[in-house]
Amino acid sequence: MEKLYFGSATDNPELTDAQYCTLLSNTKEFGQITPGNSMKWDATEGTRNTFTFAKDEAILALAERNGQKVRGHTLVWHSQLPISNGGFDNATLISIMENHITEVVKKWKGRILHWDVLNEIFNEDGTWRSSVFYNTIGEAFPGIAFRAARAADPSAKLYINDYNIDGTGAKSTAMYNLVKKLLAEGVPVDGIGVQAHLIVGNVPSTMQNNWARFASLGVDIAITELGIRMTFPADAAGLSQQADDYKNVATACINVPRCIGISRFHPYKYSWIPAIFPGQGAALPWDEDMVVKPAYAAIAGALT
Ligand code: 9MR
Repeated sequence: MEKLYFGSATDNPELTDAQYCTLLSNTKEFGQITPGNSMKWDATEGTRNTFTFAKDEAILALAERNGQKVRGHTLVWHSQLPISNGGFDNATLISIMENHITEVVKKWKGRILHWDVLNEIFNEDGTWRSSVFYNTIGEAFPGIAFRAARAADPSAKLYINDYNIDGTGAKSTAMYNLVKKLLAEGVPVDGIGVQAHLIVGNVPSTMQNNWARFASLGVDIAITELGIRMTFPADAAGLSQQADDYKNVATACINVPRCIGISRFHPYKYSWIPAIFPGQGAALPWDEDMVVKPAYAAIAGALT
């Protein structure tokens, strides 16, 4: 199957940085953009049933001007969620969730390649993550969410996205089993998003097999938030290992026909990593001055 893009996330505050925008807009580097925050619930429906779309419009406009595809991220997530405290009965929360999905997806109908309908719904051991959606609606919430998204934009491919489902393991198996069950019920799931927040020297050797296992369900695979972080300072050995690691990720995607594209997350200068994992970062093929690192040639070599 054809590969559709190598892409990047971005966020509105970064768009004032001209040097960065030039790189982001270079379609020889990036064929796709993911808004890192501006399509999330807190950005689009900060107050119940009041929708704001200016930030996402700015990113969509940039991508469309450049001729880049857009992944919509994300509709139903436990985080950045103003209604996370709950207090709703089942029917009320279903209608809040359906209304959110319908309004946001309808707004950008025809302009979004993929939607991450669900994000991060599993614990590491493969059990359901506690969230207002699971705790109130139970195991029915994924099917309801996918059906609402399909109805709002039949042309967008619909994804379930998570981290630590890169290689095999309990969480990957939970993803496999849920998607299998949803498909058997006729729920419109088109793809599994593998975030791929990886660590230098610790990239799972089972990635390719795991993605092939997902693909055997009849869905696409997208690598959605790729970064391979290391402990600062980034030394020559780390950079060389990182190049090998990136090559392995790109090769695994090439070798799995239904792996349709790779997106990386924000560049180091704007990365979320040092805030969450102090002392770590340097996760991308460009350094903070946007100079290519050894990983860049390794990825290019694997993809061509
Ligand atoms: O990149 C996003 C960062 O700017 C936000 O502060 C953070 C807050 O939750 O979310 C980041 O993106 C996350 C993504 O939406 C889902 N996967 C994990 C990413 C890193 O936390």
